[in-house]
Amino acid sequence: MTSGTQESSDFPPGFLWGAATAAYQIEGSANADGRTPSIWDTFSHTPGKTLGGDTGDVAVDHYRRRAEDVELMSELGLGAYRFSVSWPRVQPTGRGPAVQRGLDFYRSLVDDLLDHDIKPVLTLYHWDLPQELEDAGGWPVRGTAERFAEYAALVGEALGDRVEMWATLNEPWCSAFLGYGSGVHAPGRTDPVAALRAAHHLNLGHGLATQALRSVLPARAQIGISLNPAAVRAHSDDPADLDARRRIDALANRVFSGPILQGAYPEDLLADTARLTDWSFVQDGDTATAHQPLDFLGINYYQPTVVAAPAPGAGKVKGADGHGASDHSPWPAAEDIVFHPAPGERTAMGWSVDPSGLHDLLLRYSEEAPGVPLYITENGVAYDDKPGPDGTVHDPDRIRYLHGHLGAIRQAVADGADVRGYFQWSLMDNFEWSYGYSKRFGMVYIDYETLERTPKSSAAWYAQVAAANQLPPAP
Ligand code: IFM
Repeated sequence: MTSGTQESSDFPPGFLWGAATAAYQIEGSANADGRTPSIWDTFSHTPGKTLGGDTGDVAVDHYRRRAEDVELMSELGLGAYRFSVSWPRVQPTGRGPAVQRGLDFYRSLVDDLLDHDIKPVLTLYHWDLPQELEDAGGWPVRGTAERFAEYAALVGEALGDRVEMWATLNEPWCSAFLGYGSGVHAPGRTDPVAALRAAHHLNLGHGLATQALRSVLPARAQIGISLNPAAVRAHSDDPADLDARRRIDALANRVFSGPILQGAYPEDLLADTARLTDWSFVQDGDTATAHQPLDFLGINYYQPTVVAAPAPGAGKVKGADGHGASDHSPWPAAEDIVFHPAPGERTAMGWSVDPSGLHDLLLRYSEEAPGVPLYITENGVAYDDKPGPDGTVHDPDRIRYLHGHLGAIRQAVADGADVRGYFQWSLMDNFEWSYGYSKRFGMVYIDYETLERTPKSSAAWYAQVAAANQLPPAP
């Protein structure tokens, strides 16, 4: 490459190459140092809620192996690490002062990262609500949004001197609609109105927490949110299929992007759900509060969503939308919309491999959030990885998956999207929620008997891509 030119396979200069995890999925030490149960502790300990009764009690023992794991990240050449803070570790009852022992873990983690030149990227909430706050009503009630802002300020005060990049929420769609609608996630409630109320209070919580962070963080801090927008496609050009796409787009995407990016809920969403609720839980000023200036927008992407016109009994096809089987739909007032499998080969989750959805989302949010830098805060894949006879783990399918999705990002950049970084989900195999430990998303293989960590071959491939800041030829 001649100096001053940029080859088409280059990513923008300074592009951040990272990996992501979440507290409940990796930390373990569920009762250590004053931590109390979160909704995921309660849910996973409830018979029948997770595959094989798996829980995050031990997870991959990251709480005790933190230093070793940061060494590993350094060996893998990561430039950034996205982790989440466990709310019940820092504020066990969800109210009142912080527990310093809980904060000390994150102080040490961040110090270790900085010592290894790895940029810490902190998410405040990745689904582990303190159980006491759920007992007080959970996300369907306003108080939880207010408590979230208080917790944000505590973490901001403790870590604001060394963490520059902050995300309020991870995938609020899952918290609201899988947690309170279909019930396949904690707390396992199945009430469509509660799901809509939860979505609103997550939006409000994002806004209040952003304000709280701005009041305690230095001016250089970047504050954003990680959404998991659906790349929704209509099964055909039939107007009824196009209307199904509109409705699912409202419930999957615009219920969050409306208030957060535009300061209002979309009229069609309010009309579609009017038979369930009049949305009177939205108070004057709430959507303006949710509409805070964003320093970045995180996009989490796995597969596109294909929908068609309502059909009787469609909602009875459990898990057709790829979000887990339940007798209850996560789609309030849209339960009868038909979900078709997206085309393409399948992963171990049964999800389709289709990078074009990521390209589409990056261009869409470039338009909807002009001037806001985008990061892919999660993208990755589960396959049934196994060590070979020599103990190494070869995962060529993951390399192909990553190559395709990084190519889609590069294309989106060429088409004008301001994409600043990519975080692979996940650093290591971990607790995949209701699927327990059965799905392996990691760059690093975990032996769940010994908790030994073995980088998969894709990890070395990813390190080379990051070092070169360039996409190599297709594998
Ligand atoms: O493991 C999850 C993560 O916690 C949130 N985004 C999707 C991942 C894979 O399902």
